Amino acid sequence: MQLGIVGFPKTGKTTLFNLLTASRETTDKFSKSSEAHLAICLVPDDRLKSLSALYKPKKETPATVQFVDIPGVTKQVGSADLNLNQLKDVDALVHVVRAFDDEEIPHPEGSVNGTRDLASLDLELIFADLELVERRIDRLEKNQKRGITPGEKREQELLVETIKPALESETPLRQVELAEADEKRLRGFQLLSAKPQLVIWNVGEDALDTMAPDTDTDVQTIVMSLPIEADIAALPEDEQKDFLADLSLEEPSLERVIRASYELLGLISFFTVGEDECRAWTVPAGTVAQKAAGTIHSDLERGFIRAEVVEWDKLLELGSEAKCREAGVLRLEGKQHVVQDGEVMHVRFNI
Ligand SMILES: Nc1nc2c(ncn2[C@@H]2O[C@H](COP(=O)(O)OP(=O)(O)O)[C@@H](O)[C@H]2O)c(=O)[nH]1
Ligand SMILES: [Mg+2]
Repeated sequence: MQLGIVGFPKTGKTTLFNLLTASRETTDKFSKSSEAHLAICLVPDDRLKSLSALYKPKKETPATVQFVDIPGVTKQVGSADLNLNQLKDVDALVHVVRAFDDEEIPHPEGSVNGTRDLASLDLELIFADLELVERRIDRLEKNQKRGITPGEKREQELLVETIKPALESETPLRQVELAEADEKRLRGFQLLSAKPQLVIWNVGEDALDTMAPDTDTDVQTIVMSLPIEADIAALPEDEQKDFLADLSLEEPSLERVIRASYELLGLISFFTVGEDECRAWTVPAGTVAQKAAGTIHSDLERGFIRAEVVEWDKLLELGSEAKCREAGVLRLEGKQHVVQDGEVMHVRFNI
């Protein structure tokens, strides 16, 4: 699963990407890069750290998510298409909005106005979707003469009666509630305004206490200063706390961004523990135990008998799986158990 970092040029996208993924792509005041970059981000997780402190494993393996840094969306015809096309394959969008002043970094619109830019990028997404939807409607109309399937008929209704009017009234599709079957019907189109979105409000270093703008309630917004985050990341861990306290921050905003991104993708973590390795595994929320076991190894899915499950904090409190068993908090769960975020699983299998 991938998140695409989007926004207009010079908003701080590559800076954010580098911070998230410990990459060193060039961020430049003047030139602009046109390549997309892809990298993996480790998901910080205090629960995993605590479990590792208990088991002292040889290896601690956190969950990961992938970020793609997409070149800035420009409003010139043609290039906008090019960049927006790169967005199709991502599962969710992290939209970086410039809210910092810096005379050295010219803004394409001549002034810094995050609220305007936020709406303006959303419109670009909506227009791109509208174009695609109109093409599809035309195609279905043409095909109608030689007969279309009931599925195509329903698709046509959906596009003409619901999707196109929403887009025409400039409503992003993520705000349009659809039945599951209809959502599935649309999935193949990879419509941009339907993708879940997180907004990063990149404020100046002296404006950290700025309120998040009043945007659509469906979009979570995180206010942060990327240069400050870079400073925090460069500090040794023991100095970070004081620095954060000075800024009245409870944790690096970057960590909030990663967690929010993970949630945006609908992902949860379960853990496996032991002296060799403590590890966080990633599954979509709603995944059942047998399927989840398959992310560890296909044998575990195939030969799944049952899972021994305990919440991470219960395990930490009691100190070992044996103690959890004695206390009756280690549960035996079958194939259909819906795995919950933060569960520690031990899969019993036989092949
Ligand atoms: N003053 C200031 N400069 C920033 C901030 N965030 C990014 N920049 C600078 O803006 C320029 C463009 O940043 P970059 O991450 O390459 O933007 P992108 O074009 O969106 O990828 C770089 O020189 C960054 O150092 C910020 O919060 N404040
Ligand atoms: Mg960039």
